[in-house]
Amino acid sequence: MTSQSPNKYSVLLPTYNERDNLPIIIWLLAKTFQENNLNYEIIIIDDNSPDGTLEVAKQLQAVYGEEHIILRPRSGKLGLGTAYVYGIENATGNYIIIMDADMSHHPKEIPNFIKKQKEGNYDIVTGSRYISGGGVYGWDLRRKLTSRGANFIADLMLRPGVSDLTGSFRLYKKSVLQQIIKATVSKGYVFQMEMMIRARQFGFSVAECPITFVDRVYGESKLGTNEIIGYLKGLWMLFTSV
Ligand SMILES: Nc1nc2c(ncn2[C@@H]2O[C@H](COP(=O)(O)OP(=O)(O)OP(=O)(O)O)[C@@H](O)[C@H]2O)c(=O)[nH]1
Ligand SMILES: [Mg+2]
Repeated sequence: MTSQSPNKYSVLLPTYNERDNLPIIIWLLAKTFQENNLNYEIIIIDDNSPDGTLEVAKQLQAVYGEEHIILRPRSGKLGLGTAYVYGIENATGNYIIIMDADMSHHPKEIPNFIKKQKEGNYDIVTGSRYISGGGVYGWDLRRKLTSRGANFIADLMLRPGVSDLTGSFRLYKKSVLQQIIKATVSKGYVFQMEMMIRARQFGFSVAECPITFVDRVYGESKLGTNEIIGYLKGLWMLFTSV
């Protein structure tokens, strides 16, 4: 007999046009949690994706069960920030894992996050592409330079003490995430970074875990000049206000 820990992990999976990625990510998540004998639920927050992601999610729910796959669809594309808030409201776990549904974040890293969290009873464990053991695959030079540049400028201006600020693959204690997200005002790419800045402000402990990030498997990327300008504006706002 194996005994299960009282901890429960709620994965928040916001989706917008991820019908091709969703079956693989759900399969890998379920496999990872089962193999490691962990309590889990996956909350899919789909914003009425035109590609019919929700229909796929419903089929997956039928396969994996309603206790493991929770559907919390919304009527339109309302953005990632509010998707997380909505997800937290619906989460029953005491730990929350935030990740992208496009296979850029691999579920196999989750047991490492959990192990790390337990080592120091950390409030947050954040996946980092920019510490030893981490990396990025499938990005062209422009995208790599943008990401590096974004982190470099943020580090210079805000000294957060975390090496990968714009990544979004993280494990949080639920109460900690609730407090941080309440205080976070940014939208767009700067949002993930502000969460880390707020965490430091509140004095939460943050550990880093190396991750390898691969470019999305299916679907289109949206990083353009507007996102970069939005990021720089948001950074300036934080720099002058925090
Ligand atoms: N519910 C919801 N999910 C979203 C929204 N925007 C993006 N997502 C999802 O959030 C995750 C991260 O978004 P991505 O589009 O992968 O953003 P990114 O990784 O910065 O950019 P690319 O992967 O290069 O396109 C993915 O799972 C998306 O499907 C939204 O407005 N609402
Ligand atoms: Mg992505």
